[in-house]
Amino acid sequence: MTRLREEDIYDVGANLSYYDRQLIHKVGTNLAGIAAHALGKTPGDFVAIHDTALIGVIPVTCGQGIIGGFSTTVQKIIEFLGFTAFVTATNDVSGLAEAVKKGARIIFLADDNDFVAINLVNGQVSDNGEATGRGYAAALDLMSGGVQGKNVLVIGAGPVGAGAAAFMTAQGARVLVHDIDTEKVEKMRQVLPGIEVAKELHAALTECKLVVEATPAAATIDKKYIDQDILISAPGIPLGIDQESCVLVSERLIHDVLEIGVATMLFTVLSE
Ligand code: 2YH
Repeated sequence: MTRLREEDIYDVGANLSYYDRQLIHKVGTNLAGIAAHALGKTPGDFVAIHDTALIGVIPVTCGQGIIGGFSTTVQKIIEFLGFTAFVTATNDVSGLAEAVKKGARIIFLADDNDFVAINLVNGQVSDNGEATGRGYAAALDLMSGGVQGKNVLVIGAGPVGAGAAAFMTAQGARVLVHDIDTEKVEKMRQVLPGIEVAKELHAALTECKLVVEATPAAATIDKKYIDQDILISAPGIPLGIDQESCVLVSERLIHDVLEIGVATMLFTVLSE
């Protein structure tokens, strides 16, 4: 699981409006639209609760400790979506108590293994991995004009890949999943029997022009597959294509470090 570095996130907050416009250009809707689509909803479904859902972000010191700017970046993404959020002045258990005392209805917190949003009122919990996969799959669905009946390749059978595969299967796509660890794909198939195991990545990339790259590895997609038809939704950090490919596919590439995942987590815990 990739741990974000301070330099990965330092400019996310300041660039949210720019990123939102890029998403509209590529996908046809913005961050809120993508996150809402991941839940089968529209951004309008969440507007009425903008003022009532106070959100607390709690820095967590255990393990490798606090990532400079992580909590404030999560706060800024939530505020960009129109909600009220604060970062607690204290950390860990004190931070949790502080968030509840200040009236938080939803909390966000992350350690080295998990990043979750919890709705303290309705008990909903959203995992960043699953939500990120679903959000990126929703973006690819919108960018492609709908995945129903189309071939989709999901590279990476971790929690992010599983979230993406589940969304794509529900949308009626033919979903192929590849992972260097084939046992992980077999395990995913027990939960999602509709998916197909793609043993050979190169054969799968020849067959599929809609790709979710959900691995923590760099350059998983060889440049020879980057043609004018390929659409890539890439939650994986680092990005799974090289810089040259990145330039070639930039108009048909979705990639960020936190934005789609956090937005989808928020809308997930706000959905009944
Ligand atoms: O980045 C991470 C983990 N790799 C989990 C990601 C799950 N997809 N955790 C963030 C740690 C944040 C830190 N504890 C803080 O600043 O509070």
